Amino acid sequence: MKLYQIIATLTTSIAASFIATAAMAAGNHAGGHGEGDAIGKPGKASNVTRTINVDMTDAMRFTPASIDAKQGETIKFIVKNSGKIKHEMTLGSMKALKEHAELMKKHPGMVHDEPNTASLAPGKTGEIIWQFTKAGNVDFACLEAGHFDAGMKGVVKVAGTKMPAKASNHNH
Ligand SMILES: [Cu+2]
Repeated sequence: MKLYQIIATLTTSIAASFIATAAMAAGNHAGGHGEGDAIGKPGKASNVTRTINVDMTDAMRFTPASIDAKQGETIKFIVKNSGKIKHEMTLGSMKALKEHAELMKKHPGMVHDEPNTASLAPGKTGEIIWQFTKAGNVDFACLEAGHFDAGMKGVVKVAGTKMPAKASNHNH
C-alpha cells in the first residue's frame, strides 16, 4: 500500500493536517516551479480572515470560479469534490498551471500534497490556507489529466491595498 492510499483512508481532517505537515517538511512545491511568492505563500491557520467554500464537479467546473481577495489576506479554501472522479484545486500562475497540466498527462498518477493544492477523491473535502501577498490575479485549476483543457479553472483577483503615506505606519 502506497503512502497516498493510506492517507486516503484516513478521515479528511486527519489527512489534511498530515498532508500539511508532510508538505512543510518537503518544502514548497510552488517555489520549486520557480514562481517564488508571486502567487503568495502558504498561510497560517491563526491568520485566516475569511473562509471560502469551493465546489468541484465532473462538469469540469469550480464554483465559484472567480474569487475576490485583498492583498495580505489569508484565506481558507474549503474544497469539496462533489464529483464521481478525482479532482484537485491547485493555486498557481497560469503559466505554471499550464505546464503542470501538460506534465500530468504524462504522469496521470502523480499525487500532489503541496500547500497550494487540495487533491481530493470523490466525495472528499479538503482545505488550502493561502496568503495572497501580491496584487493581481492568482489562477487556480484542476490538474487531473484533461481537466484543465476542459475548462476546469478559475481566478482569485487580489486587489492591492494602498498604504496611507503616514510616517506612523512605518513599521520596520
Ligand atoms: Cu478535475
